[in-house]
Amino acid sequence: MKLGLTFSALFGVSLCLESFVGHQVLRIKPKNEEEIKKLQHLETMGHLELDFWRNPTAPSFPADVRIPAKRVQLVKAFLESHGFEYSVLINDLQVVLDKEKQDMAHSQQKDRSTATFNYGTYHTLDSIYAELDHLASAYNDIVRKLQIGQSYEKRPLFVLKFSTGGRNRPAIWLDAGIHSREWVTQASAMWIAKQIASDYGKDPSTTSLLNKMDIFLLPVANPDGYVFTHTTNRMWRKTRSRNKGSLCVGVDPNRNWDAGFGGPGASNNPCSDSYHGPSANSEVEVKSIVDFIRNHGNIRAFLTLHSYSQLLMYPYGYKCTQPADYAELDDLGRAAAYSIRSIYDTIFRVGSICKTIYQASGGSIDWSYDYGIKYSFAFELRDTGRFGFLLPANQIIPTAEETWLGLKTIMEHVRDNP
Ligand code: BPX
Ligand code: ZN
Repeated sequence: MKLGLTFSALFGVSLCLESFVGHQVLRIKPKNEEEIKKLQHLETMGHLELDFWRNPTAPSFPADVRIPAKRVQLVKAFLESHGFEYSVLINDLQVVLDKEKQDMAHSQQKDRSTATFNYGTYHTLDSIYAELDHLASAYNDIVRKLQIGQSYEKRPLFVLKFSTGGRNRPAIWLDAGIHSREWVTQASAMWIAKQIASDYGKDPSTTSLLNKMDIFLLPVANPDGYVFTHTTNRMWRKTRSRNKGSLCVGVDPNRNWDAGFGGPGASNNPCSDSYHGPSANSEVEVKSIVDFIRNHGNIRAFLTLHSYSQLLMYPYGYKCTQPADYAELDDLGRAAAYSIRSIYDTIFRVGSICKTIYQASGGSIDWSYDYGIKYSFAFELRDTGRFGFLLPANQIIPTAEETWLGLKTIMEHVRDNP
């Protein structure tokens, strides 16, 4: 197992699924700037193999960190001797992963009899891609499937285009799954695709939107990473490109955009989960979106789905100054958060990337905003850390429902402010 794990981590061969037995996820609440500094220092110590699910930023915003079984004692002893306040979010990560796998297998078995896509469970890439074809044929009057490029490992990058006619109408961009482990985002994007298609001609808001604008939806922005989370390592975040001069694989595709590239909040270490890559747009998954947006020429909103933390963010991340459209973006963000809250009382915090989480350079919405797309927002969906990236499948549809309400609030504003 250990050999298979190391081998696959280095060479990307899916020999076996990486085990997370005994891995714990701790929530650490820094009390002051000094403790934040200490945590950030801990993060740079590669040998500890810490995986910060949520980075330490402010005393009000705790850090969540996954610790390999063999380091749990050491890290806890360190935290206690330095007076840190922490709690255990997940006691044994493998238990949660086994449950997730069991849920998937169970619903696959059920679905085989009905031959329909179950929107309330997690799916493999093949199953998602098959459903894209199904949607495009079932709603062929308004839905088309486009390929905007291919991934590093040559998987197609598929976009659904929702359009009711007109040439080169103003359009909205929406992507999900740029970070592969954020599974509720790809799943929510699929539910939203079905919702848009089936609501046209029925729901007045969606109908009036599609009578004026097109929507482009990329449900799996990082297909190589997504496949890897199924076959080998559920916690994989980055692309799967090979790095020159390093045995570590992958680039953080949300640090690879041409916006403050290589600045604060990105790593120049290929082994880091926030490695920015050798140059802006080095990742073909990022370059394909950039080319598509540039060629289209009439994209009015750029929306991207991440998880977790329940945040709705606008630029900037590469710097901590407010964007020129701060007042409008903040008002609109608050209105969207209000819509999100209306259905299940899920609370989203609203603000710029830098002010709500941390400085992060090379992010997609900073690029889109500076490119001239005023309505650029990043959503961080459920939850706030109880399950983190391993959100139980029975929360997929509620998450997608509330997210769609928030998205619609933004899309209606874009429609009404041409
Ligand atoms: C989201 C948009 C723009 C800049 C930063 C973010 C936060 C996002 C990230 O670090 O890229 C956090 C996350 O969704 O990846 C969750 N995580 O830390 O794994
Ligand atoms: Zn993310």
